[in-house]
Amino acid sequence: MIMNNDAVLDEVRRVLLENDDFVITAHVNPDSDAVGSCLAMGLSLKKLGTRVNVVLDKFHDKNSIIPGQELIWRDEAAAPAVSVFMALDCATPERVFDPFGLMKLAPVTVCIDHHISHDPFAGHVYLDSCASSTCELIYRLVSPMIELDSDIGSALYAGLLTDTGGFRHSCAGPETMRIASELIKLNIPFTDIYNELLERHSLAETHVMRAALKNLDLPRNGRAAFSFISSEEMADIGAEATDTDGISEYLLNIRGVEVSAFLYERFKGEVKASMRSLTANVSEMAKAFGGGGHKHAAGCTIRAPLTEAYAEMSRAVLSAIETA
Ligand SMILES: [Mn+2]
Repeated sequence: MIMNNDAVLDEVRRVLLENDDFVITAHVNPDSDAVGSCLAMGLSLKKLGTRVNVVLDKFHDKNSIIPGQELIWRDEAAAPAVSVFMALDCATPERVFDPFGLMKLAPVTVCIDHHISHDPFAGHVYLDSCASSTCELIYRLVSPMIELDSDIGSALYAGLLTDTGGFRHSCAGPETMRIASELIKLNIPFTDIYNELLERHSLAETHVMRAALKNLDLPRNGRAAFSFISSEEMADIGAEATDTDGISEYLLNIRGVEVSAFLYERFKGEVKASMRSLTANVSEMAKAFGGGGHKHAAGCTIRAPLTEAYAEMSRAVLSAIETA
């Protein structure tokens, strides 16, 4: 059953109350909404007296500010027990981080997501593509069930804050602000969370940015911004995938730019592309390359040499500008 109505919420609440041994996960390369929603969900289930483990792919260090990290499963050799498998913030089954293959084993599967490109794959699906973040949906789900505390509040705030770009994007409506206000009442360290998740950057990130700006191209009189970083440049800097976060946003913020794309070569023949736009639908663009995301923020993986991937991506972006 796929809906974003109260009946589905109640159905998922029953799953939370009637089961034990939950495994919660999110998409590969999890962002702060993914980490925040998993840990908030985990901490909420703990409050309900349930056994719960959170299985997460490697994430950016900054997310260590999000409470509930003790729930993260650290054993890479053995899988946790599972009765309910929850995939949060995942648009497709391919995006689910599931190193132990638990989604197939679990008697009950639940998916909670807000991606417009969502392709339903779980037994219980709560989907609202109008919601700011998966954390907003977790708030809707658990706030009538348990007494929220500052740890759960901080974890939820992390997703609300980052998926809205610091409460700027159009997905941050009055309801998002109301929830943020409720969370702030829990005495969460909102200044620290903002600084750590949105402002602070590492030295490696700074070097990656320098390389990205060196490779910057601004075609169509600066209406588009493209850049890339090669695997050699990444290795020289000693940077990791997560150090490239935020570059496509930075490029979109150049005055006059309507669409940006940043490509980084993970290894020879595989390029990760991240697109941002003011108006054009980059989710459609990403889908054409087998990826997905949101209307104004999307990504995909292109299996091609960097120069070829760059040419294909810039062609797609420029034609989107033409038709916008
Ligand atoms: Mn999200």
